Amino acid sequence: MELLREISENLQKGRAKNVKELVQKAIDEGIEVNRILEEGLLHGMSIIGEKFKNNEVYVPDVLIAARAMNTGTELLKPLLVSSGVKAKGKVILGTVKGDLHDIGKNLVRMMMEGKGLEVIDLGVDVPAERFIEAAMENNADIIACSALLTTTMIEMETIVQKVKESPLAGKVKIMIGGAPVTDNFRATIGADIYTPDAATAAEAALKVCLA
Ligand code: B1M
Repeated sequence: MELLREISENLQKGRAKNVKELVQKAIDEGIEVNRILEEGLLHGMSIIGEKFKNNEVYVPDVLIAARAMNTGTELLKPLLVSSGVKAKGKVILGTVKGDLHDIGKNLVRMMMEGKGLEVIDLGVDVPAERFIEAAMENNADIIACSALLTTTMIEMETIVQKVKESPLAGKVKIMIGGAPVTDNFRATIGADIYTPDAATAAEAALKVCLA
């Protein structure tokens, strides 16, 4: 669809103002929120990701595109998040230590909130101890960790180990995700749940909380 293609192209060029206007237009035209996200914003971001890998664009270009992406997702947030509903469970969410990528994590938060879960977002570069402290303080059901780098995903193993050694052992489920993470990796480190994207992460989290 033309409008979604325009969103993707403007995102790739980092034109945050245009992205905001076009996303608003798509909402006003009644285009399904998931399509605006997937075929507009995420489509543009995946092209930037490919170009970044091939050295066709550089960190500043990616940052500008990421800012445009955030402008768009902020507009979609109220449509993804239901309000006034009693939380069905509590999730501690963060990007692991050493890792500053937060776009996927923020989507996970929005989707989980959209399912009526309370999400305590610890941000990026979160050490294992902080996940555990927050889970204990808030009596959380789930610790959800995101990692985008092969060099930081190993931090998830530390989190699993430290949870096992803590009073949370057996009480909290550990969910992991992010581009380099796989279900094989989950099994290797002994985490409870892996999901490939934000929507399935929210579904899996809700299932845990309702169990
Ligand atoms: Co970074 N970066 N980056 N980067 N960056 C990647 C990840 C990379 C794959 C690019 C590439 O080379 N092709 C590469 C990693 C290579 C590797 O480890 N194998 C890379 C690199 C190398 C780096 C730096 C080291 C670059 C440098 O400085 N030389 C550096 C590291 C900084 C650090 O973290 N310490 C760096 C920096 C950056 C920016 C700051 C410029 C920026 C981040 C901005 C921000 O997040 N605020 C950035 C970006 C934007 C990317 C790419 C282009 C896009 C990532 C993204 O936001 N995708 C990325 C290339 C790519 O992925 N194609 C890349 C969109 C987002 C919606 O997807 O986060 O995967 P994603 O989330 C998905 C799923 O993974 C899943 O749900 C989402 C979809 O629904 N998901 C979960 C995520 N978390 C989940 C948790 C769950 C479940 C599902 O449960 C808990």
